Amino acid sequence: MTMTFSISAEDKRRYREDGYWISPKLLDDEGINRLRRAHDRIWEGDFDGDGYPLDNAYAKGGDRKKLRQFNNGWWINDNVRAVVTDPAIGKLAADLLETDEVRLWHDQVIWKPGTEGETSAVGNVGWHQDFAYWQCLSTDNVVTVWIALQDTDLSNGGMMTILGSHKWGLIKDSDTFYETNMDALRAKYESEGRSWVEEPCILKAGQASFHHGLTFHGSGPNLSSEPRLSVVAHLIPGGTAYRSGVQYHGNAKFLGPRPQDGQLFANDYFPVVYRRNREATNDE
Ligand SMILES: O=C(O)CCC(=O)C(=O)O
Repeated sequence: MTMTFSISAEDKRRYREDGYWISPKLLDDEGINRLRRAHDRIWEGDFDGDGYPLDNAYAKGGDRKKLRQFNNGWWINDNVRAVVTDPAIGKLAADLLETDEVRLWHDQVIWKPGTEGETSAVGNVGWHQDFAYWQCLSTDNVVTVWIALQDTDLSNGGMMTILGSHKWGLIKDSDTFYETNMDALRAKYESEGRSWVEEPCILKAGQASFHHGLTFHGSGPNLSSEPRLSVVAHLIPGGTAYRSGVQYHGNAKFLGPRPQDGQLFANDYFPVVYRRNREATNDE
């Protein structure tokens, strides 16, 4: 079950200033366990529904020593679907984005191996900006919700954000999720007088971090003996449209075979997660 909370003016201010916000615990223990079981089932190739994963990059079982990541778990697992389309989470995002509607752009299911104390870069997620992958969107006012399925800090490879880095704008070639040399990436992005302040996202199981699409983030090794599990929802405001001619993204094909510049990402592939009912409530 997802617990409901509201965003305060101070939360909004922090998100605007820092480029990220840490939520209270959104999932109860039963909800966390459901998603942990969902991970097990997904990696065993046990899917809900009659379909297939988004792409074949998903490998059944996977390598237990490497980062496992794939997009659109909601297509093949009901519990992932429930959480990444949860209106309570959507409302928090809508408030942070200052919009009346939020849709799912895509999700991620991420499993980071534990190295049992060995310092190894295999599970690292390189410093990057999410929007560097999403330049076909008409706005960078987008948010990523990273939901922890265990207590998470730097000892088990928790995420870090770079304070205020969303104010730098889009930095060239910052689509570096899969690069594992954190120091080399830092050297690349820190230049030109940008102040590089690493903020660990310390989360209890069931808490989430919400980061802006331009906020630099990444994560280091999981030194524990247990894998680090998370489910991630990438959310966009209603009215987000296709911006052609800038960058390829696989989601453009879900607009049809001949997508048009300005066409809205507003069909079943991009479900509404939250829509504000302005008449029924004094919701703001
Ligand atoms: O799981 C991580 O460490 C990073 C995930 C990420 O880059 C994201 O959620 O946008």
